[in-house]
Amino acid sequence: MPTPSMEDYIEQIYLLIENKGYARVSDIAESLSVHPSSVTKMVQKLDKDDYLIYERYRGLILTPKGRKVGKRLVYRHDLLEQFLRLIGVKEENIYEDVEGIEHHLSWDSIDRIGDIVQFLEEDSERINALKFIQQQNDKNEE
Ligand SMILES: [Mn+2]
Repeated sequence: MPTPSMEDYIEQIYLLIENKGYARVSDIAESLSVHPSSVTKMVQKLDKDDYLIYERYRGLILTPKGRKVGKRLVYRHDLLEQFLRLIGVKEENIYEDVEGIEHHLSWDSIDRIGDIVQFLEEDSERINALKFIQQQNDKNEE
């Protein structure tokens, strides 16, 4: 199992390759706000663990294992954003909150959150009922 830090790297590398077609050390450093030397170190570890293949002057590619994990991590991130948005979390809090929790939930919890997203999206009355409760709670706090 990758550590939270490894997960951050695999997730960002997967996104960079998906969006730009490639992931350079400098791109990864920028998207994670870390020093390029940290990226090189981690990329070597990810290579050793068979998530990617890194060649100093040719860049890196994800292995099938790295692609599979990357895809799952991006799905998890997107699902959690969708969930927080759906339950009414303010837009300005969503990204940071997801970054804070995504590595610390079991896949069991992720799947159950997937269920509740589906449950809420299937019938807009459910969202409306939730909004009604939120309005009542907001009133009580005033
Ligand atoms: Mn993330």
